[in-house]
Order: sequence, then C-alpha cells, then structure tokens
Amino acid sequence: MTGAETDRQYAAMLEEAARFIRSRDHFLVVSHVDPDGDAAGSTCAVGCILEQCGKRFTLINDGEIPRKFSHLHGYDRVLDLKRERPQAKFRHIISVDCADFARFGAVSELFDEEYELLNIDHHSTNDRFGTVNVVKPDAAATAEILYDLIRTMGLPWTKENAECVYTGLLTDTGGFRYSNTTPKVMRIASELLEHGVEGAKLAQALLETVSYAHILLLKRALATLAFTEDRRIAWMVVEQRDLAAAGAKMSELDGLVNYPRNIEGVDIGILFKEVRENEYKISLRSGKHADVSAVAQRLGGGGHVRAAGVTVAGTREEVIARVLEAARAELT
Ligand SMILES: [Mn+2]
Repeated sequence: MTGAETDRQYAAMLEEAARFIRSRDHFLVVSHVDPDGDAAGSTCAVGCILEQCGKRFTLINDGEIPRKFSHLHGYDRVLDLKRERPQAKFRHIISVDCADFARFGAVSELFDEEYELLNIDHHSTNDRFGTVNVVKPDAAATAEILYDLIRTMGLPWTKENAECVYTGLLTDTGGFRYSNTTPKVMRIASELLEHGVEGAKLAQALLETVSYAHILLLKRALATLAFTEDRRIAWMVVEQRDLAAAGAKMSELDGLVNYPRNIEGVDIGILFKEVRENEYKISLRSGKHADVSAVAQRLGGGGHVRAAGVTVAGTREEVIARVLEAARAELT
C-alpha cells in the first residue's frame, strides 16, 4: 500500500468516526485499567468533543484516574466503576487507547447487548473489536488520533481540548524523547502550545514531580535489581508488601520500569509487579533492538515494539524464569 492510499484510508476512518459521533447520542467513554496519561487525556479529549457537539455522555474507568491528571477538563466527571456503578446500560460506546476488550476491565458489563462501539487506538496488537475502528499503529498516542479527529470534525480549539491532547502526546512519548516523537508530533505539540497549553507546567506535573510514596517504592525496587549474565536483560520486582510499606498505589509504579531499561548495554528492561498471590503483571521495555511486544505475545500479552505488558500466574521464581526465557528467545 502506498503512503497516499494509507492516508486516504485513515481520512476515511476519521470521517466514519465523526459520523458515528454525530449520528448518535448518549455515549459511554471508556479507557483501559491502570489509566496512563494517554488513557486519561484521550478520555477527557473525547469528553471535550462530545461536549462541543452538545451530546450527552458518561466518562468512566475501572479504577481511579491518578490525581496528577486533575488538570484535565472533565477529570471530575470521570466515574470510577469501583466506587460508582451506573444503573443503566449503554448502547453507544467510545473506547480509547484499548488494544482489546479485556483492557476495559469490568466496564464492559455496562455495555448493552446490542452495543455499537467506536474503537480509537494506536496499539499494533489492537484486534479491531469495534463497530467502527480507527486504529493507527504509527500514531505516537491515541491523543494524536484525537487531534486528527477534532480537525476532521472542524471543532474549535480551546485550552481545554488542547491540554487533553497534549497530555496524551507528552506522556506516551516520554516527554517527546521516545522514537515515536515524529515531526508530526512536534508540529501538533507546537500548535497546541499556540492554543494556550502551558508546556512547562504540564511537564513539571506529569513527568518531573514524584510522590513521596513513589520514591520510597523506587528505593525498595532498586534493591531487587538483577541482570542476566550478559547484562542484556535487567529487572526489578515489586510485591504487595513493598506497596504497603511505601504506602503506594499500583499507579505509583509508573515509570519504574525505565530504570532497568535505561542501563547501558541493557536491551530489555522488565518490572515484575505482584498483583495478588501467585499473579504478576509484567511491564517490558526495550531500548533499541528488541521487540518486546513479541515477548509479551509469546506469553499471551501484547503492546508496542518498545513497550509491552502481560500478566503471568505462578510463584515469583516461576514467573521470572518464564519471562526471562521468552525475553532471551527474542534476543537470539
Ligand atoms: Mn497510548
């Protein structure tokens, strides 16, 4: 397929997404469990779109959106399913940044039997579960697709919607540092700054500031840092008792996996997080060469080439052995 054809197809997908929104009302907007900046920013960006179109909508997540995203317009409107369960079922769903159905968590229980779903995502492993799918694996963030959708729909830019999109771009590119920081990303960021986004303020709040609990957790996690003999794979382990000792929530583990990944000579960095007894959530990151989405897929998970994840059952030793075996296989 030529570039022009792909562009035409993408433009057509955006038009279809615009029609999906314009021809319906009363939406449920969902993103993935353990929401990151792209999930939070994209959820609120869709909220802005629906608000500008005069639609009724409910924003929800199976879990709490971390307080550091409280600057987002609509943040206070996002329901936490764990605390507040809407009684009604929803027929019109918009999902953002979710690669598959399982990523919704229990939110999918709110879908009507005859639901119609607009799936907006940038994960290459997205299995196109929507009625309408706008999946663009080369987009740096789901927020980048929402920038294109806002333009396609001809909606006005405000500081509010610009901040939502910028938040997703900033966090999914690691502060405009990762390889997904394309010229397009920088052009969008530049335009959003023109619309009133305070870049330094958001970078400070979202990337620089760490909570007290996070730094205590980092201290404990670094004590577990280990390497394979060739030092190409490095990992850390965080167990429930570490979270309890640091007074930290699961969401405060964000970014810890970068410590093993960033070590000179390391190709794959791994963080093992104990979710409950004999169950670990694994974050995989690669610096340059390795495809960690392939490692995750070998274990039943998914993600991107440079960032992927999977949940594995077993004891600490069993899980580490299985994941290291899959990671080693990727490096040979
Ligand atoms: Mn994303």
